[in-house]
Amino acid sequence: MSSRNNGKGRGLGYELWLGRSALPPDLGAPWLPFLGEVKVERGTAALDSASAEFARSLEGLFGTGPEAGPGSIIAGRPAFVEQTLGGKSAANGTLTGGLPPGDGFAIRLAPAAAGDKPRLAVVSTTDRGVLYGTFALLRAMATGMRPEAAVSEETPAVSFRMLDHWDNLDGSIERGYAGRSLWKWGELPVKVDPRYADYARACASVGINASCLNNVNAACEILSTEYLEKIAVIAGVLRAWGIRTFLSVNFSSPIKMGGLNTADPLDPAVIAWWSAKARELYALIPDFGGFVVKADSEGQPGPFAYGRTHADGANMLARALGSFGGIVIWRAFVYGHGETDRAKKAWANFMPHDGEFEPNVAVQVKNGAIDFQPREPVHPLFGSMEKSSLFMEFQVTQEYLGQGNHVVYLGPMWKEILDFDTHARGKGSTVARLLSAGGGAEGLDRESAPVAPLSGIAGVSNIGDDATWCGSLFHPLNWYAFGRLAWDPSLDTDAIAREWIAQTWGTDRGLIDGILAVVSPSWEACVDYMTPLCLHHIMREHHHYGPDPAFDAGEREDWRSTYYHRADSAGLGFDRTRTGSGGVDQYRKPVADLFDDIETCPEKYLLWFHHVPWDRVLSSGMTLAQELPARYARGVAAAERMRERWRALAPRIDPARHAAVLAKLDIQAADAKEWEAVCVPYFLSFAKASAKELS
Ligand code: GCW
Repeated sequence: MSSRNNGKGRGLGYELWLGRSALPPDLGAPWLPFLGEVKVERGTAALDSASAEFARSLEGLFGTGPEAGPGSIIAGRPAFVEQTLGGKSAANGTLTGGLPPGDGFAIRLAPAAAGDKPRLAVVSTTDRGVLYGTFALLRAMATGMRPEAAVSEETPAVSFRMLDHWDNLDGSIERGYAGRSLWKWGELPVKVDPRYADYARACASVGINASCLNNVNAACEILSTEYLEKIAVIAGVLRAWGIRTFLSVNFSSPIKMGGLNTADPLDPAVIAWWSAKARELYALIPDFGGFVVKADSEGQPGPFAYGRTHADGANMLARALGSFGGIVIWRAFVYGHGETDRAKKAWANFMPHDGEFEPNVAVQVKNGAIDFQPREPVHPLFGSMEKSSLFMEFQVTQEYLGQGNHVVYLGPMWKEILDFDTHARGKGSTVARLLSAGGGAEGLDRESAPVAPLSGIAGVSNIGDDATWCGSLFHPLNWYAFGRLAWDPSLDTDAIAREWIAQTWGTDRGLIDGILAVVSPSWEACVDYMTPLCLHHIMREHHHYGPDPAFDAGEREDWRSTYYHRADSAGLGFDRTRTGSGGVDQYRKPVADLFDDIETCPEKYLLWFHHVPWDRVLSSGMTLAQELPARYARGVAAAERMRERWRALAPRIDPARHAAVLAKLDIQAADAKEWEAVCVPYFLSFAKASAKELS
């Protein structure tokens, strides 16, 4: 029976995927020859963390089991590795030569020569790289790989791999479903919750290197000296794990905190206020990452009030931070009243300013043009903006996907977006390639620039202070997968899930296959039982949990379900074709043509781009009126199958953890049924009206 992650007194699930309980002897044996001595470079905070991580994890994985062999593991930067091996001999050179750039690392085996002791080296030119290599090696052990298979060279795909916390200063979390905020502002800076380090360690284990601590709907007080002193303490803890701290800031801070009568980005007093704030910040936190800004979006203040543009606003802040090495992450999540098509708004707002942003500004764009729906086609700004750095914003917290209750593995959803070919520079211009090249399409013209200086992928965190960290024992899978994909978007999502399962639940093959069969189909299941064929935003108002396709009131037209699905007797779906809103033309050709033509539009995006007649025959041979209920039924069946599969795993999983997950899967199956029960009759009433009109 799986005994990993039993909480060790901190509550079920607290250890996340880092429980590191004893490996079964057959999986541990191939590593023993290397465990005679473990030599890890020390002297920087990140190196000390790597060293501590080896000690802690090796003890967990191998305990006081059979005796270790004569060989060694060496981890450090090249000079340390060479020195430890006694000079740069030919053999040693193969361990330290030709290393990946930056925070990349290599895991290498010394060539076996007669009489040599086996040696494994983790080498990087940076201390953070050594830390990432350490985690990669320990992951290889913990997932039951053999040493030869752990040999690798890795370079992160983007420079900023970031979690955005939507945590408010009162401890609540916007769209958080896992308890209260991690950050205990009332206790800081005096009391330092050990959770901060545990959080940072988990982030570092999957390569996350940036964390924005507070909600993008930002309170001005975050920049008060009182708070900055608290933040400096958190930043110190995160730094030891290679993580830079960011803050969300309120554009009106100079008024609300500084007592000025304007926040106009071109006003000298405003510029001076932000510059002074930056100086204060960097005196306290020398490696401070920068600001995340939500401006002129959903009521947040911004440059528009002063007749200025997004570029004016972002650039003013960027200049304040630039000399200290900070960056500005300016969000593109904007829309407004009286829109004919909300999905077109961000593109319309930002495209005119392409090329106007300072080099230390990144425009952060959500994966889709509406808002973190169960499925959306990629945001049209990816591939369209040429001269600006673009960061991706994913949502790890499941605002629209069953929140803390539904088991939905988001890896496949992110992968669909990362693999999408924008054709910005011809075939093969995938979103993942764009992001690595700095986001703007011009980056693709540069010869092999693997990691542009300003390249990033952010995820809105699903982390809170509950025992499991994320609301259930399964929700941490999305934190894990987010980090792994941000590091390497080419990873296979089932392989990522397998890693997580092996480290969280146990290395037994049958167990891994069994749990994979629960999580692997979960996203498509969710799409089917909530928003099949790319229906979108038909959730209940404001809290976004559960179905409400009939919602047709409320203060904003673009918060109404009927605005999005457009059901009528003629058909279903939002017409974004050239004869509709024209949204398709925000994509490049041939993507725009592909989406525009109902014959070639991928069915998975059908109702996003087309108002489809009820009697149109789809690829299944069924009409839309038949297909829609079939999809809902398929989603319900899939949710029920997930639960059955989990039930069948009972003999292999400890009762407490099994029951905790089963309780979530019960809710999910019941919710799936509710979606079907509400949506099918609602939509079919329009199809019936259409049939009546025809007869
Ligand atoms: O997803 C929506 C949420 C808001 C959120 C906003 C945003 C932080 O419903 O809660 O606000 O998007 O991304 O700014």
